Amino acid sequence: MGDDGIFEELKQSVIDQDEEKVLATVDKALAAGVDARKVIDDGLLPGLDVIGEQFECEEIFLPELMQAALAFQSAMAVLEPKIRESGGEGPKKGRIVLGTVKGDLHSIGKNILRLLFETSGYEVWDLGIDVDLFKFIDKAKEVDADIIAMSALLTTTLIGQKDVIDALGEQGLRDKYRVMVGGGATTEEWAQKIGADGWAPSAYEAVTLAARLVGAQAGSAA
Ligand code: B12
Repeated sequence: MGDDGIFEELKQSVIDQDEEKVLATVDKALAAGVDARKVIDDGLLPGLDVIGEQFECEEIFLPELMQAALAFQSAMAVLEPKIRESGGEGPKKGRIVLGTVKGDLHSIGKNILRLLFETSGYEVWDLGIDVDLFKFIDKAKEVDADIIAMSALLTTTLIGQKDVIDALGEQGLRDKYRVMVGGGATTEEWAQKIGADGWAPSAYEAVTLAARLVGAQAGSAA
């Protein structure tokens, strides 16, 4: 079977919300030598996008949405160790406090971000989902973070990113940390509007952005 066939099969297994089929197809792809990152990016995530569209058009409802997300997460449990194996150990590049903002329970994008940050040499404190603004700030102070990274998937929770930036300003800490924002509901314009230091559309680009921000941090401290 050509590569396209296996990616189509991975995508379809998520669309079918069929956990067993997702796991079996992931195994098949890995056995065929497909890179774990490509399994996620070119197979599973496109499936999740279709699920999002079907939910929006009311072709499916919350139980199906949850079922698809659970199937995706079971696949991540298999894929994550593979990706970690290929990540190198080396000197730490920076400290990142990460979380999904208050009121928002979406964790998949944030978890991919954590994985890529960690395998790219960053120390990450993952505060999880539904994170209160003061938790971001308190943890950043506690661990002397370089970067605060916030994810938001809902238009109704986006404001949580602005709240953290505003609270940092009020506490006289805005210049101490670089702030990056992202997640399905965000745009570059939004990031600029709220005064974030950076935005990225994907976890891969978030890693490049982190390197740039940590570099800038070192530059401004000099
Ligand atoms: C899976 C899912 C769920 C799952 C989440 C499970 C989990 N553990 O995460 C469940 C079933 C729980 C869920 C619930 C809900 N969901 Co939902 N969900 C989705 C879905 C299908 C996929 C989200 C996802 O994981 N995408 C894959 C990841 C990898 O993408 P990502 O998060 O955007 O992350 C990437 C980048 O954005 C970036 N990134 C992410 N974070 C960050 C952070 C930084 C700093 C940076 C730089 C980059 C970055 O890197 C990631 C990897 O490349 C989306 C549709 C979609 N296509 O997005 C709807 C969607 C987000 N959900 C939606 C809705 C409405 C809901 C509910 C309100 C439904 C309801 N009626 O209850 C609830 C809200 C619950 C809550 N309070 O949070 C809407 C949101 C509409 C809106 N604009 O506000 C969407 C868009 C569906 C739709 N089209 O209508 N959902």
